[in-house]
Amino acid sequence: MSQVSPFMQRALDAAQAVRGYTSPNPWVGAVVVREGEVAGIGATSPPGGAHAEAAALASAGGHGSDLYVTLEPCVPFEGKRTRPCVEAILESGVGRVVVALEDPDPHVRGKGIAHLREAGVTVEVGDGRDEARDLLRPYLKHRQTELPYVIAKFAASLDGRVATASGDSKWITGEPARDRVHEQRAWVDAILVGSGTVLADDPALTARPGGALASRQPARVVLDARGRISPAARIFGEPGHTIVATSCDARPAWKQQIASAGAQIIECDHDGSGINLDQLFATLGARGILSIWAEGGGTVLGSLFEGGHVDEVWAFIAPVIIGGDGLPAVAGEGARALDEAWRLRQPTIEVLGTDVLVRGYTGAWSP
Ligand code: AOF
Ligand code: ZN
Repeated sequence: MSQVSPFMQRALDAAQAVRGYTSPNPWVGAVVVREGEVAGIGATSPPGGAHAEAAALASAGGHGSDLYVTLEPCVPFEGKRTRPCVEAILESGVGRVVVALEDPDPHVRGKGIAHLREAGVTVEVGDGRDEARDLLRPYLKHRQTELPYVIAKFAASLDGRVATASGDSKWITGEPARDRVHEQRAWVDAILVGSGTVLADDPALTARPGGALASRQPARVVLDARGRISPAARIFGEPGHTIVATSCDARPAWKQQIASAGAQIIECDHDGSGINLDQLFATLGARGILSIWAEGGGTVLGSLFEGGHVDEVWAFIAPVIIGGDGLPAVAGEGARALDEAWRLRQPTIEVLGTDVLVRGYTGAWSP
């Protein structure tokens, strides 16, 4: 990790507090410092609202101040919804700007820093770079590849099963682990599951951190190539959008019923037994979906791993053994040799009650 000054840490904390809520814009934090004291803090508002720098300067003014910001300030470009931050900064009289990370958005990409320097403002880059990068992984991947950032989640027994052979899965992990899942659901843009999960569990797939329905709900994306789920499934009645990804294998009458239930349909090509995921993710990325929290089941996670789509893994492991024909967390062909297996990069381990959470990064993309 990079060096982080205490002021940049405050800016990172402000950004973390609005993570996901600004999507498809990045979640950014800014701190105005005058005479060594914090004079104002701002974070990005939801799309169309104030950027972090503008919010921090509005509360503090800028004259004779330093501004700490977790992402390069933006510049004018066509289609922009808010006033460029470089203008707000120059007008405010801030003399020094400390930036954690360059903005990879093709509209900005270095222009913000250059613009401020040309106007005589001192700009330092790199304080808290690694932390800002980690926090913005979904945004960075999306702006670099136009694809969403995919997090694969499963809750498994010690022997890697997510349900008994008869499909019983409630509950493998305990309350603290399940609450962590709801915290994650609350900031991502979409939750992804297969039709098998909807048929087996009829889940709500809403974000309920601390037991209360979150004010912002992620979209629910169901993969259903053959048109198996019922238009009466719970997901269609919950707050937030539901998207059903399907193919020409599903009956037109079923598609109509699903659309009447309020869902958006994305038609994809086939890929073996399922949906062409490259196509689906390109479509979701084009719709401004930055992050996907993939909850399974095993067939879906298998396809995601095998297609190279998974960027991050959250594996909750409970002290229980299911054995026998219990359903695997990740199905599909699997790795033939260990050097083909998906080994996590930078793995971390956390204890949650009597469960453990193993996290890490996979896939070809890294920031
Ligand atoms: C910043 N500070 O807090 C954020 C930035 O349509 P607009 O006006 O909201 O601009 C969106 C772009 O601004 C977005 O694609 C990204 O490049 C940048 N986001 N920039 O200076 C912020 N959220
Ligand atoms: Zn801006």
